[in-house]
Order: sequence, then C-alpha cells, then structure tokens
Amino acid sequence: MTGGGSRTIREVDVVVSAPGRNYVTLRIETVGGLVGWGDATLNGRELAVASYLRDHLSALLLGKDSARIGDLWQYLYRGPYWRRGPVTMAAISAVDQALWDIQGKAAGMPVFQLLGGRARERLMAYPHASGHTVEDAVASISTKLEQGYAAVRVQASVPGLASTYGIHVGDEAYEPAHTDLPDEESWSTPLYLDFVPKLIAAVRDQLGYGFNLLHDGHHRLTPTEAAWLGKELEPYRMFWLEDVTPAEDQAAFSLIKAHTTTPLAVGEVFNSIWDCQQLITNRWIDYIRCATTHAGGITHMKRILDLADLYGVRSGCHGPSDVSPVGMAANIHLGFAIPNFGVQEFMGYPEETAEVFRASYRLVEGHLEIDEDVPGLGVEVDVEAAARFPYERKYLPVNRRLDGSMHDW
Ligand code: CS2
Ligand code: MG
Repeated sequence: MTGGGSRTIREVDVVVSAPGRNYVTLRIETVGGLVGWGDATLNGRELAVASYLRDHLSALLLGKDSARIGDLWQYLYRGPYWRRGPVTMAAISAVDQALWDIQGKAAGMPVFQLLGGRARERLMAYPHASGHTVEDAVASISTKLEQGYAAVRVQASVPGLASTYGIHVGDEAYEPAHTDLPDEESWSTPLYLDFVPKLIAAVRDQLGYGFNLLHDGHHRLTPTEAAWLGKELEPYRMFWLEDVTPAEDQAAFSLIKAHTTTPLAVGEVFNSIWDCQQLITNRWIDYIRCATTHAGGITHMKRILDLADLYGVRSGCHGPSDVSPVGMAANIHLGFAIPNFGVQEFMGYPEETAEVFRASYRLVEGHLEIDEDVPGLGVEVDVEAAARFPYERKYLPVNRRLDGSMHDW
C-alpha cells in the first residue's frame, strides 16, 4: 500500500527536546510539502519511543499514502506481531496524530470538523490545585476559581509523610519527573485515608458546592480501601475520584462500584481499548482518562470514546504537562466533536514550552476554545527553537511503604 501522489510520505523525523520538560515529537512531511506533528512523549521513558519511531517505524512510513490513516493504523498495530504496551502505542499515537494533522491541512479544516464538527462551544477544563496544608490547598483552589475554572483537582501533603504526590512548589507547576535517577518517596495508606476525608470536608465547608471538585488517588489503594474512601466522600459530591487502585485490575472496580456512588475516573496509564473494555461495558467507571498521546492517537481514542458513550461513560482525557501541546490539541479536537465529553485536564506548561510549541487553542476563564479556521491540529513546532533545549534524562519517582517495600507511585 504505497503511493498517494502529493500525499505520499517523504520525510519522517523525531524531535527530542526539553523546553521546560522532555518531549518527543514526530514530524511527517508529504511529497506535496504538508507537515504533520504527533506527540510521542512517555514521561520517564521518552527515548524508548523515540527509538521505536526512528529505528522501527520511519522506514515503514516512507512512501506510504498519508491519507490512509485507518489502514496505516491497522498496519502499525497488527504488523509488528508484538502489540499494545505504552511504548508501541505512544509511537502509533504520534503517527496517527501527525496523519490527522496532515489530513486537516490538506482539507483546509480543523480536525474536529473532520470528526463531525462542533458538538459544543467550549470545553470545561480543570487545573491542579495543591498545598502543603489544608489551608494552602483551599487557597490554591480559590485562586483557580477566581480564574474562572468550574472544575478543580485538589491534592495536599499527607501529614506524617515526607512527600506526597501532586504538591506544587512555590509558583512552579508540579513536575514529578525532575531527577536523573528516581526519587524514593514514602507512603502510608492509613495516614492517607485518615487525611483525605478531612481535606475534602474542609474544602466543601470553606468553598461550598458550587464547583466541580476532583481528587487523584494515583493508583495506591486496594479495592476495599478504595470502596471505603469513595463512600466516605459521598457527602461531598465529588466530580470524580481518580485512579483509586492500580488500573490494570479492571475487575477490582466491580467491588468498588458496588459500595460507592462517588464517580470513578481511570485510564491515564491505558494504551488501548482492551485496557478499559470491561470497565466501560460493565459501567464500573464514570470517566475514561486515556489521552490521545498514549492510547493509539485520535483514531483509537475515538473508538474508545464511542464505546464509552454507549454505556454512559464520559471523557476526562489526561492532560498533564507531559502530554505535549500537540497531544493536548488532539484531545481538544476530540473533545469538541464527541457527544460524551466530560472534562479536559489542563495542567498548563512551563514557560519555555511555548518557545517550541505554538498552539492555537486558547484557555479562556477555565474553558478551552478552538478556532474554525486553523486547519489540522493547530499546533506548529519550531525545530530550531527545540534544538536550544537538549534532552536530559529524568525519572518519575518510585514509592515505598514505611516498611521499605515497594508500592505504586
Ligand atoms: C497525574 C499525572 O495528571 C494526572 O492525573 O496522574 O500528572 C501523572 O502523575 C503524570 O502524567 C505522570 O507522568
Ligand atoms: Mg492522574
């Protein structure tokens, strides 16, 4: 399946750079000069994906018809024999995003138009609010609410623990991958479970119920602990409780869901529809968190979100700073086109990121907006500027219980 005239792929490049944090970006150019961009960033394992793209996929893409997005997806998914997994699927995701970018540019239309057009005027976004104390966390939420957000995620330091996931330092956004070897964080589930209901109660007591409140458990509870926490939080009407347990154990969510009506969100570590098929078809979750950057690109994410829609599950696409502005744009285009949009995480980016990625989507009073007249994904990447920010190996932390045994981070 080669050819395609001016749509034939003639150049494939991988841009690895660190404008504020590490990103891997795929660049595909056609014979006719159209350029498409795809996000291939896998936080803490970036070079594995860069190599998969450079050393294994680029030769397969040269000479192919860039218009045949669906067939190329099948070729890259079924072709290698070894399928799924975060590295393979991040590489396929980047190719898919770049091809949709090219498709839109060839049609002179934004990608959401190719997906069926606008289903909504803007997207509700949520930022990260956090603090070392409950008071700091409440103040951090207040600041976000004053900026116009209708949904806010809250995390706070757990008393008695040396460090806690998700707590920003000063004005810097929280960046977990910041050391050249993994930081070892410590964990105590009893301390966490003792604290979180108090945190959430204080937030609702001081700020009320007029906004959507989210919290991220970050994969650390057992199903019974998660069921208990979900039940404890029911009076506070959470928008969602995220990643309460390690997500690969899909059946665990049947136990959790049986005990609580607190909405459950999961999926940022998933990379294919098979990782969430049971969760969705059994209605064990309320929001699916996959991101186009990790779950097979726009083509595969659309299948996941269409399946989710059949079962009343809404989107909550992952959107930390380690999903690049290209991947964020792909999430946003999907969010405008699907019927079952829930919320879009928008953690924001380090200042330097904008020197390399020029995005046309806008954040306006806590909501994301997109233009009708910007073709493709609407993000351009300045490769010269990217060269000014060389990659530096960074690891995500690991997590150990107080007895020294490994836990989920
Ligand atoms: C977090 C992420 O945004 C979230 O919900 O779970 O920040 C996650 O910790 C990072 O993406 C890991 O790279
Ligand atoms: Mg999360």
